[in-house]
Amino acid sequence: MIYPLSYFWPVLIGSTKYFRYSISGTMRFSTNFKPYVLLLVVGIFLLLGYVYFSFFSERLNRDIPVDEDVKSSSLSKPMVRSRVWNMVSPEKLLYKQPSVLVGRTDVVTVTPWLASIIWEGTFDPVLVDNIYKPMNLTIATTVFAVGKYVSFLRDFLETAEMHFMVGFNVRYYVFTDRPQDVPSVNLTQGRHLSVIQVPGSNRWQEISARRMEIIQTTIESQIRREADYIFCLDVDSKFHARWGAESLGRLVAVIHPGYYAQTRAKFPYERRPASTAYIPMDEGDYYYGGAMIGGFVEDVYTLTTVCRNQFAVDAGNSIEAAWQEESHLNRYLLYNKPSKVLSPEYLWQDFKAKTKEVKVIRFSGVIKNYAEVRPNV
Ligand code: UD2
Repeated sequence: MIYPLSYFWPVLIGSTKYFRYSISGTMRFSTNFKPYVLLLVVGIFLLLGYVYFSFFSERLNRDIPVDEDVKSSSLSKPMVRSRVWNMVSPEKLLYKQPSVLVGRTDVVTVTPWLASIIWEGTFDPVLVDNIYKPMNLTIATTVFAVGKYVSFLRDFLETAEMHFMVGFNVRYYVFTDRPQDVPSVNLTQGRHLSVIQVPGSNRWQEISARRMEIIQTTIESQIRREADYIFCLDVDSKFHARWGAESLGRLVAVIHPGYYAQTRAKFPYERRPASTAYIPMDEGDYYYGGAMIGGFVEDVYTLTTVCRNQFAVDAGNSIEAAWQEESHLNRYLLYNKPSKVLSPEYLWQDFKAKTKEVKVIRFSGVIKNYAEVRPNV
């Protein structure tokens, strides 16, 4: 029960009266009552503090909805670099006037929860760069090159140097079981590469899925101190055009190029209720590609922790989701909506012919001979 402050006023007023008596020298009166009065006043303040604290903490818990997946993972976000970023545009910068009437009409550029979907023609690269570059951001970029996939690294890194976050501080984290085979690539100023040794495996499914766990632990051990944003990318890919600060956001996902024109019933989500990656047939927004996740370091940390835990629960029940971590990622993003969505321009596949709505292919998976590069087929 919560009592208004006024309920206690008579008592408070009474207690000040006792004090007044004691100050004015009514010795007998104050000697008898002062300890009790003090105890009473302290007691009232403690009670008030308790009542108000429990009231407000209850309010706070009610106001911030916590997703069940996140709650059950009992996470605390890691301490990350502090950030105070405002969208400051330099004075006298000349760029095309934005219109509220004219723009892309052939594609949808906003999700139903009002996150932007980034397509060529929806942003001004000059303006975006002028806003983000003065922030002096560092972008972590993780890439796994385990087993024979190390052969994809050179093209990945060389094309990234040409097109990926050009003009920003970039820290590549290359995870491999073959550090001696990591090619030496010339990095431009502000860009840095670390090689982190990870175990190999004789199952590609395990290599692909274990990425979540390794990214999570590396964020904990070093990335949280070294970067502001993080992108986690597939290595068997090349950059072909600008991938810049327009892609930055709290939680960033990419629409898979194979399914953007499909109905949700055709998405290859995990459909078995026994898996923690399960998505019912009548749910789903988009099918997101597992080849890219990104965002604030702490948001990607939460995502990787949840997916890793769900993966472990499945393993304990002897079930592996249809598309390993991609299935867990899709389940996570269905209930934890991304704040920015990248169009398939940011994740194409070389074997796919360009479609008319994709004006620019920025990043694309190379054609590979699975039997040749994977440890198992
Ligand atoms: C899809 C996804 C991929 C992942 C996988 C599900 C896209 C375009 N690709 O690609 O992200 O979700 O399905 O398992 O969305 N790797 C190694 N060594 C190996 C095997 C894999 O380093 O022996 C790493 C490497 O970084 C590779 C990534 O894991 O890029 C994904 O493996 P993949 O490219 O073989 O998976 P794929 O093409 O089926």
